[in-house]
Amino acid sequence: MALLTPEDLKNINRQLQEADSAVLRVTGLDIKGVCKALYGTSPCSEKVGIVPVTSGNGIIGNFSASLHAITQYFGFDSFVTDMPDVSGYYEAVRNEAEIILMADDHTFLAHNLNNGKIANNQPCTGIIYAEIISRNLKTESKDVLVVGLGKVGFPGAAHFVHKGFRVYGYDADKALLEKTISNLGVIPFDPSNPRKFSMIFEATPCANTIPEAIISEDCVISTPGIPCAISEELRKKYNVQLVMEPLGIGTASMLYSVL
Ligand code: NAD
Ligand code: 2YH
Repeated sequence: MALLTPEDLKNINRQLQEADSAVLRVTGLDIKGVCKALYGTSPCSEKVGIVPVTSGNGIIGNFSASLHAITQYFGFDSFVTDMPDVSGYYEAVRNEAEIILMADDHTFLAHNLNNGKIANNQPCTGIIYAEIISRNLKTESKDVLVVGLGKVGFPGAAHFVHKGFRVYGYDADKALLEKTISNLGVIPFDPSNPRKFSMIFEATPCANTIPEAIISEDCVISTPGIPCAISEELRKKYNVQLVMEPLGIGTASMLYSVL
């Protein structure tokens, strides 16, 4: 299980603005526009209570502050509770939070107390990063490669299948790859027999998972995976359009999904 670090979340506003520009270049919509198109919802300054959680590995520096910045960026009226854990939850509800955001080491959730809807960060992240690439204006191709078929990658792959893409999948874990082939009908990708893709979705916790042999010129790579899946050198060489951001795009997807 990969945990965020304070370093990943440095300058979150700048990271979010850069990601928004990249999403706009790839899709013609900004992140808000993609979320609205995906879920058919828009925020109306809902009050979001962000509750720090100390269990397991404890508080991650910059995590709650980043959620505060992200929620404000997307038009929510948010606050971070003074107290963590159960006391923080109580404080959030007493201060009239309509949506609760909180995360332990395994689950990051958004819970709308008005309508009962609840969202988990991993599938919401997979779905929004897949939606972004599915809206790629640059190619008519319906072929997409998904690298990493875990808790983020599998829902992403399922979203592509649902949208009618021809989905190729690869995971270092053979059992997981087999499960995805039989459950979703994805086509297994063999890295020892590579071909080029113009759209790649990556969701692994490893660096350099996208080798040169599979990248076509102007390729769009949509990757929530941390660290980055592609080297700076390859990115420049193939003029790769990279959509990558550590927390905000997935959080926006969660929030829009519970409105
Ligand atoms: P996971 O452990 O459930 O899945 C990761 C998968 O990647 C595993 O199935 C693993 O076998 C596979 N993998 C590892 N190395 C590989 C390689 N070299 N080639 C192919 N497959 C490989 O993890 P997850 O919850 O799906 O998260 C994936 C990544 O996304 C993590 O880095 C996580 O921190 C990140 N994440 C980012 C955001 C965001 O908002 N940017 C949100 C959630 C998760
Ligand atoms: O980063 C995480 C886990 N990987 C779960 C999220 C799924 N992508 N959790 C954040 C923990 C935050 C901490 N408890 C805090 O500061 O409140």
